[in-house]
Amino acid sequence: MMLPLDLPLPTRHRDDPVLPGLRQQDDFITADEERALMTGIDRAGLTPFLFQRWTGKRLTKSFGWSYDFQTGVFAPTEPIPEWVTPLKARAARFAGLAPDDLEQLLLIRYDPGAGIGWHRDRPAFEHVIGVSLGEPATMRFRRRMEAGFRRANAPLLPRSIYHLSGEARHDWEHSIVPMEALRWSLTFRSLKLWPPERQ
Ligand SMILES: O=C(O)CCC(=O)C(=O)O
Repeated sequence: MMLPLDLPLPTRHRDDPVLPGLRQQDDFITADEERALMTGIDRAGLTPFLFQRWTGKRLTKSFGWSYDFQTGVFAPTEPIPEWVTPLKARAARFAGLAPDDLEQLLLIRYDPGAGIGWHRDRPAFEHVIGVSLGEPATMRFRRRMEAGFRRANAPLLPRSIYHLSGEARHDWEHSIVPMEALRWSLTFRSLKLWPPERQ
């Protein structure tokens, strides 16, 4: 299944970045494309996120490369599916990268009550580019300072895209507040380390 994602890129950028290294654009995909992507994610065989003995409320599936939070092993996994190829190309263009740079894809479905806790992405990855579908969400950012945290919030509207690099990617943690309705996301990542090591 290929999605009709080869339309010209819309031009509405958010002028005022919430943080250095965070770029966002609304209306990156159309409502029809959003629906087709939601269906693709729902059919992709997502499973509950496992972290040691804890089972998260969100469902996930990795392609290209996966990091196993149970064993700490970072390893190749099944290739990024073809139905995501056009979106991957546009996401890469948004981030100023080549499509082949985006070697990892993580699909997430957040059912009501699911969010994601404070974290920085694994050091094996460099650029992080996310497309949001469904319920609007807030991505929270925090950075430890000598006295407490600096904090910032970025709205993630459905059909928007964000790119985390530089300071926002490496110096700030992020999290997503649990939502009351369904949200889906596709996050593409480039690899930082080669050959990838146990992270
Ligand atoms: O759902 C999203 O847009 C963010 C996911 C995220 O923070 C992550 O996978 O590390």
